[in-house]
Amino acid sequence: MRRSGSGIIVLSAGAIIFFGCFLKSLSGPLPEAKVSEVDEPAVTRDRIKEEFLHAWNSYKRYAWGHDALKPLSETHLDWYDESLLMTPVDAFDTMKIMGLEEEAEEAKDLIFSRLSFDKDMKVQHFEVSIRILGGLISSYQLDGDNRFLDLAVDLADRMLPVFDSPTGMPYRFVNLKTGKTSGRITNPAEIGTYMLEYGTLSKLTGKDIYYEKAKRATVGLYERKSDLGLVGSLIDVNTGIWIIKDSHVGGGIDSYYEYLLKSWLLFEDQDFKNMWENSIRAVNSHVADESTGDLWYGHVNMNSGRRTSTVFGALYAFFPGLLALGGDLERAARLEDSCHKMWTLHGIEPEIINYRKMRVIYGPYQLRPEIIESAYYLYHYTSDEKYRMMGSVYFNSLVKYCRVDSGYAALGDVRTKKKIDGMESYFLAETMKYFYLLFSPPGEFNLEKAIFNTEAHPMFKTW
Ligand code: DMJ
Repeated sequence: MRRSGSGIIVLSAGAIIFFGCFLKSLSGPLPEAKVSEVDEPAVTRDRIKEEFLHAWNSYKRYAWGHDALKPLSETHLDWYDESLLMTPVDAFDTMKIMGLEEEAEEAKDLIFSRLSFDKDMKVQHFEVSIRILGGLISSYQLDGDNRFLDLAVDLADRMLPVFDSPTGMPYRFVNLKTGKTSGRITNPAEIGTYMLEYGTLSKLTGKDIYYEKAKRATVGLYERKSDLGLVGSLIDVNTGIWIIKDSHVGGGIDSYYEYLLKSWLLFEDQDFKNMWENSIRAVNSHVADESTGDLWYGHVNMNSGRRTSTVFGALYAFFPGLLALGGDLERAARLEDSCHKMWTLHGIEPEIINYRKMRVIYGPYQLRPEIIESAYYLYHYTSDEKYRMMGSVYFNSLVKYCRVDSGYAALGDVRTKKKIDGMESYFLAETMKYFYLLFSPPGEFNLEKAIFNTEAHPMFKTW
């Protein structure tokens, strides 16, 4: 063990623990992964900012004006026929939060000179809403330039036809020019993840239609929950009939629960409080699972509550943060410990594991943010340095396994660590932002005044 000049103890395993104010962390389970180094928070935060810049500069060099960077082939990717500037729109508020004013100006110039939604293009409402609409709204709130709001309103107006189904639950796709909709079979996340964006737009413009349409969609889904209070995985928005009755908190359902709580907190709308409280009670009663002393959330049938599988994964790892935001710190802390075990199984987090067998079911790591987001919320509410130590583990693995000369690359499989040619825009919107906030001085970013959308775009309550 060696002691550094800045009050740091270096453990033989390579991990370093701060002492003094960090002693509290010793009471909780320590991260198990070997960490090359854990610095003081301000130093780590600077490293995070540098790595953000490494990714952004690579985007600038190889993918400027396109949706996303392909970091291995050093080229770009567009989701549709024409770019919607996913990466710059997603990254802009992170730059503002990190104080990267020069980069923010460059992104802003690009957005205002090139971004237009007058395109004969069929887009996925959910992804465009959480990334672009959410990004534009928070950019407007952080920067104050009205052109962000004008773009957001134009986009929302073009996408509104999705809500015109017999049930009020939205179709999955919409053509931005013609308003033609398609995709009647959809999932809870793609039905109930619109209140923060559309609701905030109503508050900012005084036009109630956005709030009303998004709320009707969420209520339409909530009213179709089972007698146990659970939702399934796939539903037909024309008939309201469930197609797949598998219930869980992972991808496809995740942000439906997230937006119930956050809509209550942002808009103080009592209906969302009731929906959240009833839903979380049902999820904790039926979906939560104990396995060898650890808490997990697996899969059950929405009607019978019968356990259908014991899988969990990277997308599910937002749930500790949500539990913490909802005031349930005990479950939040236990679940984050479980998530940490999932991360350290192979030194970086796989997409899906079987938590009974602690075995990988599906191996990619797609640069996802959820476990870091949860560490951020838990640190915010507990001040327990354990969560920063976990964050250091995640950051060091990310740099070790995913950093390449031209950005950051996802992994095809965490067991082989083989890289694949993708850097999703949420890496700059969420992953790097939550890292940065986790290591920021408490109170510098006022979480009490902001609610993050599911893409980590903060919505500020100005009403
Ligand atoms: C993001 O686009 C959002 O967080 C979404 O809710 C889930 N998937 C990705 C990040 O993993």
